[in-house]
Amino acid sequence: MGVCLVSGTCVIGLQWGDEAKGKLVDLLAPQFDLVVRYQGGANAGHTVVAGDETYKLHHIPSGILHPRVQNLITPGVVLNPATMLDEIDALAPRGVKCEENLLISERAHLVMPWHMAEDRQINATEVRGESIGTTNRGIGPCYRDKVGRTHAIRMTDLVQAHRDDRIRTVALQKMELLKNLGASEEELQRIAPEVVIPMVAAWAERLSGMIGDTTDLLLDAAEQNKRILFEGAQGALLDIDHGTYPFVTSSNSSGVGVCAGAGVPPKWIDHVLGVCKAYSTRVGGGPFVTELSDATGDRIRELGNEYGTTTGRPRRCGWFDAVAVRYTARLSGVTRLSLMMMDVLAHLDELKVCVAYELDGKQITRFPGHADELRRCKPIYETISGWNEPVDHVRSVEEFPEKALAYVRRIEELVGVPVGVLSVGPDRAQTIFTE
Ligand code: 2SA
Ligand code: MG
Repeated sequence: MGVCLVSGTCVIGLQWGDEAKGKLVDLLAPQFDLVVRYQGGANAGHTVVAGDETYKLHHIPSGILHPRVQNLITPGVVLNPATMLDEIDALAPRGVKCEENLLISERAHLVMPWHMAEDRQINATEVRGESIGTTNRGIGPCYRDKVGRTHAIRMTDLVQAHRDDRIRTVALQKMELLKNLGASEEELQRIAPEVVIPMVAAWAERLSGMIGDTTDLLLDAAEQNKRILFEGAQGALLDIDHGTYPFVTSSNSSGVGVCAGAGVPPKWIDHVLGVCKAYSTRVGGGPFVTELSDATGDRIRELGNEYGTTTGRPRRCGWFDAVAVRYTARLSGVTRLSLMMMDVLAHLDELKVCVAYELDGKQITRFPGHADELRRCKPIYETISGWNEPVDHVRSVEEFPEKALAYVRRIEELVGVPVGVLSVGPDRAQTIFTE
């Protein structure tokens, strides 16, 4: 595991999320002093399998199972306190005491009940002929309010004397806004001040001991050469600035988002582990050049159990897209690839990898910036023979079938980054470090 023993390491998804970043973060966490969640919110779904126990985390950093590791939620995150408390309460009977090793930034923004109502409105709207298909967790509306500044509520507001007045003002404005957008009476009652003010007071009571200045703590830690692991949520193709806009999430989910979201200067980032599946999946709307709307796509979904951790939605499945991953690996400054779900491909006779796109009669290897252009792209595939034997028992590079290694080498070549980690199943033991 030598590759990861450097002070500032990031784990970044290079596709559309669900690349099994949570599994890697949990595995690497014991080598680090801090694990940092720095963007996104309860839209994330990170699954961690520890022995017989499976943990599904949305908000809490995947380092939480290691009591020695300090877990931080930094200013770039949008936090839903209700989800957070549910998660804390579900972990407690399993012996995980979040109160002891979790700190939430006072600068982080709160996802409020009205954001969920606004998100439903977003999903009811078609953009470029399609719904974005958000997770309905209020993420976009919360980031919109953060950037807009007039209606935002931050963690620090929970512990301020003016708290109830602030909530009342914003709740009344939001009721007006949502009424104009056609929200039902029931929906409006759910965001009324008399409902939300006591709810927020209860959140404050339970969370106030966990709110603090993560920025100061993180800068101190970096200056003391502590080992910090930054945990990305979603994937780089969902990045608000660099992804398949507008079919993206509302934060910088590629490697370029680490510094802004966490509050650290770039000089503290030494190593970026880019995580991708050995094939592709996407959940929600938007272009997906290598999508398989056929029996092979269905087979991958069943073999890989490709259903959303947060919403249970079936994920769209397709072949590995080297054009897209080369783009996101370069953008994120990836130093090693982590190739996941190799066990799923073990059951297919023939594999395809997209090596270029055909756009309006021209062959390109650049990733287009416009969703409509991307929609017009046709995949140019290279066919690679499958290895057709199970690999879930494999524990070292030497044990892989030669054809599986040939597939890995081709991906390294096309993406331009060496593979440092291979995964053959959800368990911690099913992870092979190549150096
Ligand atoms: P949002 O809710 O505003 O962030 O949705 C915008 C787009 O981002 C996609 N998105 C995701 N894609 C994959 N996985 C995500 N997390 C969950 C998981 C998803 C789930 O880990 O399984 O359970 O459905 C995630 N979060 C956001 C989303 O599909 C939209 O395309
Ligand atoms: Mg996920």
